[in-house]
Amino acid sequence: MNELRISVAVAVALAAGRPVVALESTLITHGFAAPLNLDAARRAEAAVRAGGAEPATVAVHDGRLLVGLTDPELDEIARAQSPRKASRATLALALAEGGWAGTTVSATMIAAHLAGIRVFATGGIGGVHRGGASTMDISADLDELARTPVLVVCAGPKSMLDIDLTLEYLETRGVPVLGWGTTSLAGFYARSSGRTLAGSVADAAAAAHVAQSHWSLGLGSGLIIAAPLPDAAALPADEAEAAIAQATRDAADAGIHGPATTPFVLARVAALTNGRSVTANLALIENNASIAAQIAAALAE
Ligand code: PSU
Ligand code: MN
Repeated sequence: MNELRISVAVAVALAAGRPVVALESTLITHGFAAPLNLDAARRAEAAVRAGGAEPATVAVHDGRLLVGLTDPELDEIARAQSPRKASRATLALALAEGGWAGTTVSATMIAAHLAGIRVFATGGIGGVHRGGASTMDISADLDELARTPVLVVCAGPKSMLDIDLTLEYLETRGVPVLGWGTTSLAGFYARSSGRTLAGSVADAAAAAHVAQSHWSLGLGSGLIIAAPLPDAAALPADEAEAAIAQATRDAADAGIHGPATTPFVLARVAALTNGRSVTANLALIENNASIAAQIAAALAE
């Protein structure tokens, strides 16, 4: 792919067979408001490094698909005015248009796979939105997980989604969803969503083993490792749920739909919880990045 630009640090790590973890950038461009977005990006990178792996934040800039950003580039994307949000459907458009674009989970998985990176950490994946059975608002992240062999560490589907429909969809499309140290599915802002998963992995070695086995079957799909957020960062389930329900109604009232939905709801939930959802989100991204680094290291052995 002509437009692919792997940073020197990431290229050196990959060539040496050292562990590398991909990180997305939609959370920088659309997930957090400045200046917290830069803090989130740096904390994710620092957590990957602390776990002994090289971070590869993915983004689009002026016609190039960047895998690995320098710190000045992180600063630049964090300040970018009206950056695009690039998913599988809009990645080529974002490359053609110039400027900065944040890559969603789907676009980041595509870039990671092109670069030869097998592990990716994010906060929450997209999924089937509430009301999705009639609106058909189903994130491209789910189909990407079904077709691209990258392991994604996340905190379970974002709580603004229909969690049961999201799990059904992932099962239909053959994507393993494994809990990190628990078969209870993480609830994004809460430690548990109340749903039980088919299985779990006890540690990084176990996660690497299942991933190798999944990929050696030639199934071609990704896997999800769902990690509960740290105890201290969790929000009371009823408070989180009330804020999400309100934010979802507000989005409908404001006529928000399509790719604008997720950023709108995240911002409303942040306001309604006096920023506590943002604190939780930062903590879980850091936690996921740290787990992903351990899994990447186990895969590199
Ligand atoms: N979850 C968050 N913050 C985010 C996202 C998810 O807590 O910023 C982003 C991810 O990049 C994910 C995208 O891939 O939202 C999904 O968007 P959509 O629902 O439009 O597919
Ligand atoms: Mn959508």
